[in-house]
Amino acid sequence: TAVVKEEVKTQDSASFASGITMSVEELKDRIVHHLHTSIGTSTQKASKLAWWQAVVATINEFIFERLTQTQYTNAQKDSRAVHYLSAEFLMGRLTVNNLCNLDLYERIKDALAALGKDINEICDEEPDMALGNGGLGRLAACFIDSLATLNYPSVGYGIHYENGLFRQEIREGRQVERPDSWREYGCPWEVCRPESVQNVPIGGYVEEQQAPDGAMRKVWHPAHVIKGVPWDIPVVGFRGSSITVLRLWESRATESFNWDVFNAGGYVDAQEEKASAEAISKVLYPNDSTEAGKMLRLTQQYFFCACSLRDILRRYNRAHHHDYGKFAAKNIVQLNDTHPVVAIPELMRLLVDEEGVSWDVAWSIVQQCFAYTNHTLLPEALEKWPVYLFERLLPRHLEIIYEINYRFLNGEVEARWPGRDDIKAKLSIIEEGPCRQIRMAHLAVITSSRVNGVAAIHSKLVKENLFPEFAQLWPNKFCNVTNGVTPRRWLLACNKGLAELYNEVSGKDWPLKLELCRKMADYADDEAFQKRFMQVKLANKEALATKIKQLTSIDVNPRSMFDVQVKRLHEYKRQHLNLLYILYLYRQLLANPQLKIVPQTFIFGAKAAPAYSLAKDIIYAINAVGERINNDHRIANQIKVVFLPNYRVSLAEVIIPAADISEQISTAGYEASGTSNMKFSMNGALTLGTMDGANIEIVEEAGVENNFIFGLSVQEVQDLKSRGYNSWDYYNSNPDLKAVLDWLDTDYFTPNNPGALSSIKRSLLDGGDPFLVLADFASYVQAHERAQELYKDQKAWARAAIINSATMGKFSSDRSIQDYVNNVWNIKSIDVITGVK
Ligand code: RUG
Repeated sequence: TAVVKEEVKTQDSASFASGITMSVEELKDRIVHHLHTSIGTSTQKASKLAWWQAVVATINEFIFERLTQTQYTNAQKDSRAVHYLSAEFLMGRLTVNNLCNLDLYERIKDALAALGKDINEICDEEPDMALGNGGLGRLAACFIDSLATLNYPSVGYGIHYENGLFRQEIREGRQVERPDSWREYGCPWEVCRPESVQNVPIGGYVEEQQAPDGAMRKVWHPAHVIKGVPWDIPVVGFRGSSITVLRLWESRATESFNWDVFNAGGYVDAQEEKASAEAISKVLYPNDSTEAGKMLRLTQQYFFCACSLRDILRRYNRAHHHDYGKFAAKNIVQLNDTHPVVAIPELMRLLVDEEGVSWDVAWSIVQQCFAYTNHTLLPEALEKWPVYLFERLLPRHLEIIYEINYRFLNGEVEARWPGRDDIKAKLSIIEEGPCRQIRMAHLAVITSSRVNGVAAIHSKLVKENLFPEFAQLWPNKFCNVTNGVTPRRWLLACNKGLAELYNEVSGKDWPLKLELCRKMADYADDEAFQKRFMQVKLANKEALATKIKQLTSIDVNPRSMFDVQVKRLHEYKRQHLNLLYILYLYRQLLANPQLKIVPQTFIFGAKAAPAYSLAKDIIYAINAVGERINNDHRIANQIKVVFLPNYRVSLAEVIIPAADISEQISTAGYEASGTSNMKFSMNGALTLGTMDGANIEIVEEAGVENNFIFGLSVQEVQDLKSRGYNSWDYYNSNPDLKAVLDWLDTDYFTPNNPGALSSIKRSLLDGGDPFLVLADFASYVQAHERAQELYKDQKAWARAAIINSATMGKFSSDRSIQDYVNNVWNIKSIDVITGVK
């Protein structure tokens, strides 16, 4: 049968959308060829890892050819390019995604089958590239996919962390962090580019010197020079037409420095120097939404920004020979959060100090080149750096920041609010106090041509609550770009059953034009179609049940309602609200043995920042409660609680297609956007959530009646807080709530260890419940009751699920990128094959 299939496909080759016409037989030969010549093994001896490497080498044949074409065409066109600077790119695995985008998945699957190999097993060998914490890093990865797909000249710049986000193990219910060495055995996707190495100065002091023309110049004498080695990861657009490069910088010691020390007899010192240079790109900081003011982190940020800007200047100067007149017309730099904001004074420094551009011209260039995306309103996540750190690490940058600040406060601010020192203090880049700090967000807003939030409500709050005076000064600077996710990874590649339904209903272009999916809503009332849709869901749930069994030994019923909350653990995301509901339900079942409810499986996945002890306690509580419930025969398996360890992109690809309910339950006003909410809805889950972030826009598209919305709105949260919120009132007036909170103080879930879960209760009562968990509890219970009611009517459920999936066109990251292009970047797409714009 393999041969017959192969013949059919060969005949059909002209229709391959990616233009790659190789037959299954030819691909099979290429894989074996690479197994022999690239990996150095044979079909008899090869491990699964070797087979995977051979598959990647095969795919790379096509990718590198297209990469060269893309780079050549873009250089010829020399049109404006976007440089996406991000400290995080959470790429996950690339094989299946690249195969789908190149339209090679089925053929490679058949080629491997003909070689006696299962594609799933082979692709499972790939380690995740976990170079990000969560939403922010994954967004960057989706954006790179869309940039490539839409043929925009672009480069992603980031850090080549040796260790990605820690691997999470669960031991006796508690999180244990293990290192993630994702490239222990090499990463076959990346290419080192020694010809583009950069040297980055750091530390030292600044002197004023007289130049030969008599003018005074600032000269920075750095203490060290770090080498930045670029690793390129080609990112394949859908149908493979163009390739965007993700360039990640690895830090190394410069040879010259080592040799000096070494020659002076300091072998050990030389090794130390090497170790401290390499430490810069050694680990990703494992904090999501909160930052630690650490020297190493600032060094990381500066290191990758400095390397990236030098790379951009080098490319520009190849064509424009140090004439900076067109620099802004050719380059835009998008700052993904405050992490890369130090790029602003670095570009000023490079232009003024090293290229001899005047301050005014340089400032005008810099203002046109940068744009800033804000991803959070949480005050602890708006980065501030102590002035003394800058003095030590970046003394010249500090001077430049002072100069920018001086001109801003005495220029625009003084003109608008004469004599108002209070407003100057509020808007200043420098926060005065016992430890003077640099407000990176202010530097970003003052400089950037555009500032955007990531969902409509969030952008409104950025403008009105976070930066109101800046918005008064420059009302047109602020805009919104609602986040999006790539439908290639989050539907086509991860949910092949649903993708097939879309192919039938909407034709094969939907991964490029997600709005085509809306056609499926026409079938929402068609019972035969509903059945097929629910069969796809059931198959995905069965696959997840198998995974759950494999990872946790817990048996779950695929016909139970799968209620899923997967995201970083944070109090504002309120995993503990979910836990309180589970306790409430369990209590109902114990109190009333006849009670028959819709069987439910609660599935969690979450990593906690290693120093965030309450978050870790919540993980422990979920596991402890799960252990008790899952083994309690009195409730006859009506509820199960699963905590899946080591939540990451590749696990999300199995979990999301299998969800019935998507838990998006942040306190209104705290989740800037969320992106898993979009992935879940696309895959036919119903949202049980608050009116926060992009949830608002999701229900605008899918209909509030097809989801379960609960809780206080942003305005109500603000009002309640300003009235004075007292969580004890809710505890004292709701006996069910009181009972579940008190339960946490007993040893019911932690035998012989009463109080092991008390920290959660304490944070909600004595701690003041900053995220209003108790205020939203009753309404959350009701939302769950509505969900159960609807689930009992499988046809009605199927209808709502179909409508959710069909109406997510807006949330393709292609739309987000197009919004950036129209409102922020002003770049043009380039047809790589023909070179026609
Ligand atoms: O918390 C936000 C999410 O709401 C958002 O969807 C995502 C992408 O925009 O960014 C997350 N985020 C914010 N991650 N880190 C921060 C603050 O540094």
